[in-house]
Amino acid sequence: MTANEYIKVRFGRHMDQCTNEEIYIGLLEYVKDKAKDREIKGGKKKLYYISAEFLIGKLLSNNLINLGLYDEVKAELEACGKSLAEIEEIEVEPSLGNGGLGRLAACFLDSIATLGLNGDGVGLAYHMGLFKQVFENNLQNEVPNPWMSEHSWMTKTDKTYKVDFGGFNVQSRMYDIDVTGYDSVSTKLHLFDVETVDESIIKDGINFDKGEFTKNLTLFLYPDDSDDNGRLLRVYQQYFMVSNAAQLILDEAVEKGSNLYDLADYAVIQINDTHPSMVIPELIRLLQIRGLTMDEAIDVVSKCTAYTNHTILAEALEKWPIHFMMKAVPQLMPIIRELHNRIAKKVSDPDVAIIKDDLVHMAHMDIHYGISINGVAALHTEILKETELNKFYKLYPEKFNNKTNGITFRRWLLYCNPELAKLIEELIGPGFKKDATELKKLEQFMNDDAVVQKFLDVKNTRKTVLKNYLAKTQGIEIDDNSVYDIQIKRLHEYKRQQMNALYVINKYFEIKEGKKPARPITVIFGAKAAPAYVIAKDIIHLILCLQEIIAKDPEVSPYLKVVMVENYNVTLAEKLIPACDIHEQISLASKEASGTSNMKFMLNGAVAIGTMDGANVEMHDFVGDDNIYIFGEDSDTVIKRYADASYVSRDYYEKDANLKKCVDFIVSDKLMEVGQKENLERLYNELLNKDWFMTFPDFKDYCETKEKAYKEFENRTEWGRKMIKNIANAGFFSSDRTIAQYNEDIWKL
Ligand code: 26Y
Repeated sequence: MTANEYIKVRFGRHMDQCTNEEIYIGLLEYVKDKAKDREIKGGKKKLYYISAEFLIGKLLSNNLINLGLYDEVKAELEACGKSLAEIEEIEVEPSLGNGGLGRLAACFLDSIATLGLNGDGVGLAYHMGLFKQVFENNLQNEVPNPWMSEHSWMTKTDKTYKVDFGGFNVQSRMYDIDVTGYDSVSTKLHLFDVETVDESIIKDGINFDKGEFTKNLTLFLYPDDSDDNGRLLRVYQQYFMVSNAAQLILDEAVEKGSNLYDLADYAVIQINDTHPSMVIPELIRLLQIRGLTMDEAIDVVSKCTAYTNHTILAEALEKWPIHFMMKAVPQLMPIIRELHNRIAKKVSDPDVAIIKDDLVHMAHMDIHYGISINGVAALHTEILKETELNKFYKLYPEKFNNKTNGITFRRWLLYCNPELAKLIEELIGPGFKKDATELKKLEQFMNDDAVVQKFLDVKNTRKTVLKNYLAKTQGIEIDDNSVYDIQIKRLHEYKRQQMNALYVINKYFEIKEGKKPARPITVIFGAKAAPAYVIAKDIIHLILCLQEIIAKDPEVSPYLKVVMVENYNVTLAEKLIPACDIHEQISLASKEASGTSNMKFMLNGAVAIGTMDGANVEMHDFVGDDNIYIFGEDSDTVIKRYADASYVSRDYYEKDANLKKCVDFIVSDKLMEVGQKENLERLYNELLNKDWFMTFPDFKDYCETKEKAYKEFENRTEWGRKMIKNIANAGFFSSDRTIAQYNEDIWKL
């Protein structure tokens, strides 16, 4: 049955007689039907990828591509004067994640299904997801972001579980989203919700009563954790997630014939950062209820879980106070104490203890009682082994392994950049769609100027698409003849958007002084700041103020434009990435575990300016010095600087007149005209007195490297070769490769 026939049966009318909403609903149901036909016939062992975030993005086109229906449906729509793009506008993007970790989980699900692996995702059905970002008076504001509706990708199941908390319990319900593999099987993302959630308790932005757990449990993703109530709510959320997961895992294993002693033959659990770590004691608890002794239960569970670390920042390694745990999940504490005591008996070093200073160290539990610990890029894993987790590495060297992140090429090439996909197919055939390493074949065209021109043409097409999109959706005008320089990621000081902003100031002064760039520059930012992260919000404020000042300055605006897109999300990324010329990967070396937008940009023929951090290091290995702009201090230098506490930002400020001028501009009269004194002064003082992420030492090198990149951009053919080199070497960064490695080394499905 074609989509059109399906819609005719569903609405009693031909597609061209239906509203766009009806067509959307029809296509949604049509796709669900088709996905059902492909449901994987499960093997014995199954992977459960538990994650607090799944940043899945819109699903309609993605599913149509993966099911092989895209061209057909597109043609059917066009035949009745409709476009898939306009139908897609009806779909609301669920914002079930913050950034990298959540988007990675979504790419992984796509690859798991594509490789035909028996694996499902398990997470939470947050009603509002992450907040929606709105700008007012050059400041970020947060408003709720509802996405659930009667017609959505979630299908209500009849699975419900009871989840016990200290003093009360709730009943959960499981909702399923089909995960369609590319030309392959389909698997599931299971999202749990509580029936008693009450959206009406939200008032005034994203504020709500954090104490009313039965009403707020799945209302938002990571509510504000600046206070104890918010942090406590996270414990409730996490336990709700893992208790449901654990009950599901045991049910499914038993159904397939497990006697529970052999659980490891039926289930392997990937713990995505420490947010799902309580699954370990919860499984032990449930196994005891089902008749196993503590010894037996611990033994069984120790063979089932594997932990991925996504961050080196110590403050992100979760440690929950015992009194939180006693309040929220008292039933787990005796088990956690037992797990602690067993380790304490064997290893006396308190640094590897599970309980220390009345805090439960979630990662320590994962490491002691799991089969695997992995970092997400080569450098990151080395840093974990050598510094952050060194004591654990010495205890369990065999458990540590690297799995460099990857991205799904279906969404990040075939869907978001069809023009480029088509050109690649013309040149090397369709094989790259299933085997990304085939992209390497593109290198043979690097010296063929006619082909190089085609890549430049595709880029120009995509730059115009972005221009039109921003004009239509955000009311922003950009010049598609300018160079697009883009930094999109969560706002965090270690990612150093503030350094990019200082560069903008530097350029502003240069233009004022008569030194005009060869070509106009458009600097685009996209970033949400955590609602309680004060300095991050100040950085957004600075960028928005710069945007306003520069736009209003007729001397500067023909040459420089700053754009901060509002409410950066997956949908916007899909438009920004194909259009990008230069992408910013400028984190302080050693701080960005991997990065994944770097891979998406590379695949779409953008050239990076970056530090030797995260996966940038591996990208550099592939493309060499000429095809990526590396600058800044390396991770060894940075780690040493922290160790001997030798960094004094003011010294750099005093010594470098140009840097001083740029930093001082933050609190200049010019900025005060459009900005808030309090915010700008706070940011200025932070940089001058702390600059914890060391932007000043890298600033000069950063500016010089950017000048070099802009200069080389003007040699269009040479630049085109750089683009091809990057695309040709992006194959390694396919999440199909990453998932194949997880399976081979850890899951063994
Ligand atoms: C619990 C709370 C403190 C918390 C909330 C969200 C802690 C961490 C996170 C999210 C972390 C995250 O997104 N990490 C990113 O993971 C990506 C995928 O591995 C990496 O590419 C990226 O470098 C890393 O910052």
